[in-house]
Amino acid sequence: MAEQFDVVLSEKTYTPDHSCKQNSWIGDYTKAYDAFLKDPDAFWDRAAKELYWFTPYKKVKEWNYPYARWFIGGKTNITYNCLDRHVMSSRKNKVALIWRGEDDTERIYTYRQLFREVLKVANGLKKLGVKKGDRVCIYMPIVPEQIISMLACARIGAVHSVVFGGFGAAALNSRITGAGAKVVITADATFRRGKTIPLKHIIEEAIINAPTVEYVVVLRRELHQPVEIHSEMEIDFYDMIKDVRPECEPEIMDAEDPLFILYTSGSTGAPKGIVHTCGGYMVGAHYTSKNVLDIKDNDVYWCTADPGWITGHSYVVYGPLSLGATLVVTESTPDFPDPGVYWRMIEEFGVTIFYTAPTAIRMFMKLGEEWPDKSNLSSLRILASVGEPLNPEAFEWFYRVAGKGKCPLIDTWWQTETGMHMVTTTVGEPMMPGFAGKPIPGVVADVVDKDGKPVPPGTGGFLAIKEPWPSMMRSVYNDEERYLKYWHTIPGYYAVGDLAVKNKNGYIMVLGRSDDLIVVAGHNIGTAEVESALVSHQAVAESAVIGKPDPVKGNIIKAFVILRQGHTASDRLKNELLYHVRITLGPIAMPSEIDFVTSLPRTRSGKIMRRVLKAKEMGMDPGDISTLDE
Ligand code: 6R9
Repeated sequence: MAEQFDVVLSEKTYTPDHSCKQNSWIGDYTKAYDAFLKDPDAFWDRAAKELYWFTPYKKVKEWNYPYARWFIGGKTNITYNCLDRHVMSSRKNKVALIWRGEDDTERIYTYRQLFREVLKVANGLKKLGVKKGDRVCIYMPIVPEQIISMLACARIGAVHSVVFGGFGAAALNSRITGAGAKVVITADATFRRGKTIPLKHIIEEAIINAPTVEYVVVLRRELHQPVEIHSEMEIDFYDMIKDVRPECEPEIMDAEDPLFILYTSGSTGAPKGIVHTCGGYMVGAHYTSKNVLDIKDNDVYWCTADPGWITGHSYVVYGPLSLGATLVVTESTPDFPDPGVYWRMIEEFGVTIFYTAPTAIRMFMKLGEEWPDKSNLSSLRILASVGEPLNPEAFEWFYRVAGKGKCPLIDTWWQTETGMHMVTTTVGEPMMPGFAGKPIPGVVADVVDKDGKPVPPGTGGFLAIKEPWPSMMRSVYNDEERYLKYWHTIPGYYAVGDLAVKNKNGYIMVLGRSDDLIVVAGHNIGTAEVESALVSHQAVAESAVIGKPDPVKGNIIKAFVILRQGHTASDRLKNELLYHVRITLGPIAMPSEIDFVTSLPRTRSGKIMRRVLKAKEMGMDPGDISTLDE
C-alpha cells in the first residue's frame, strides 16, 4: 500500500447557527478538548461519575501498552444505569422504546415496562442455567425481544454475542462456536419487504456442530403457522418467561468483566470476536451518546442501525438507554411499501435526532426528493451518519433535503473495536462535507505514516489512535495475536486500518480501508470469508475477492474465480455460486459480480495481490508490482 499520496481538499464549510453550540451538551469543542488534554484521567472520571457504581472505582485507568484497564475496582451493572435509575425517577412512565413493524404494527414500552420484561427474560435465562460469564448468542430480527435479550444477559452477567440476522448458517456457526455459546436466542422468522423470511432452519443447521449449545430459545412470531418446537433442546421464548417474576437483582459486575463479544470481519482468517467490558464500554457509550449525538430528555431519537452491529449496541441500546432517551426502532426497510416510509415515521413520531448510514442516504438520493418532501420533517434537529465515508454529494443532499440546511450533520467515524465515536465534528462546530472532523474530546488520533510520524496536511496516511480510551476493546476473544496486531503495526499507535488525510484545520477525511476488508453498505465484509465460502463450493479451485466502488453501496463485492478441472464457466454456475454464498454467509456477503479466470496475480510467496486486481478493474496503475510472480 502506497502510504504517501497527495489529496486535493475542498474547503467548503457550513457554519451552524450560534444557538446549536450554546444549547449542546458538549459546548465549545476546543474548550472541551483542552480540558481533556489538561488531565485525561480527571476528564474520564467526570464522565464516569455520571453513571452509578455499586462500588466506586479506586483508579481511573492503568495503561500497560498495549493493555488497558479502566475504572479499577469499580462495580456496576450497565442495566442498572439503563433501567433501574430511570424507573426510580420521574422517567418511570416515559416511553423508552417505540417499535414499528413492517406491517405498521406498533409496540411501545415505557421504562417501567421494558424493565419488567428484561427482568423476566433474565430470570428465564437463569432457569436455563445461564450464569455470570456464560456466553449467549442472540440471532434475531429487529424486534423488541432482541434488545430485551441483550439487556437480560447484561442483567445476569452473561456475555452476549449478537449475530446480525442477515448472516447464513456457516457464518452463524463460526460465531456460536467461536464464543462457545451455551444458549442461542432466535426467532422463527423476519418480515422483509412484504415477505416472511424463515430463520429457524438456519439455527438448526448452525448448531449441528456446536457442542456448547444447551438450549435454543425461539421467539415465535408466525402465529398462524407456529414452527414446531423440538423440546429436547428448544424452548419457546414466552414459555420461558411464563411463570417467572419481574424481579431480578443486577449481577454485581467488575468494571473489567466482559459485557459482550461482537464478531467483526477480519482481513484474514476467521471473524474476530471483539470483547468489550462492563465499565469502560458503558462510560464510552454514555459519554458519546450525550456529547456527540447530543441526546436530551425531550428528544425522540432514531438510529436506523440493527442492534446486531456495534452501532446498534452503542447507539440503539446502551448509550441512549443510559441517558433515559426515547428510542424509535423499526424492522422495516426504507423503501417498503414505498420510499416515503422513513420520512413518514420521522413526522409521525416527531423524531428529533436521526442517525443513519451513507448507503441509506445515497439510496434516498436516488429515490428522489419528492419522498422526503411529502412529509413534515421540521421536528429534526440533528442528523448523523456512520459506517463509511459520507461523500460530499450525500452530505449536501442530506443536509439540505432532510435538515433544510438547519440541522448539524455529524459524520461519526469509529469501529467495533473502539466501541464509541472517535472522530467527528461535534454539534455546533463548522462542518466540512467529506470530512468526518476531529478527534472528540477524550481521544488522541492522527494521520501518520507507517513509522508513526504525523504526515503533513493534504498528504494521505494511516488513521491511528495514540492514547487508550475507556471503551477500547480489551481483547480479541481467544486470539491474543490478533489483538496485538492492532498495536504493533504502527509503533506507538492503535492502527485502525483506514487511510485518511487531514486538512490544515485538523479535520480528518477517512478515505477507506487500507487492508482487505470491504465496506459494503456500511457493513464490513472480510475478503477472506467470502473467498473461503466460494472455495467451499466443489466447482471452485481458487478465488479472490475485491471491493469495487459503487455509487449507492459504497462498494460492491467482485469475485474472481478459478474453476476446478471438469467444470465449465456458465451463467448457471455463476448463479449456483451466488446461491452458495447466500446460504453459507448470508445475502450481505454475496458478490455482485463474478468473473471466471484462469490465473490470479500473486506474490512470489503465493499471496494473492488483490490490489492488482482492483487497479486493473478500475483502469488504474497497479503501483509497485515488483513482488508479483510471473
Ligand atoms: C461503527 C462501524 C468500521 C469501519 C471503519 C471504517 C468504516 C465507519 C465511518 C467509516 C468513514 C465514517 N467507517 N464509520 N469510514 N467515515 N464515518 O461502522 O464499525 O462495522 O466495525 O466498521 O467502517 O472503514 O474502520 P465497524
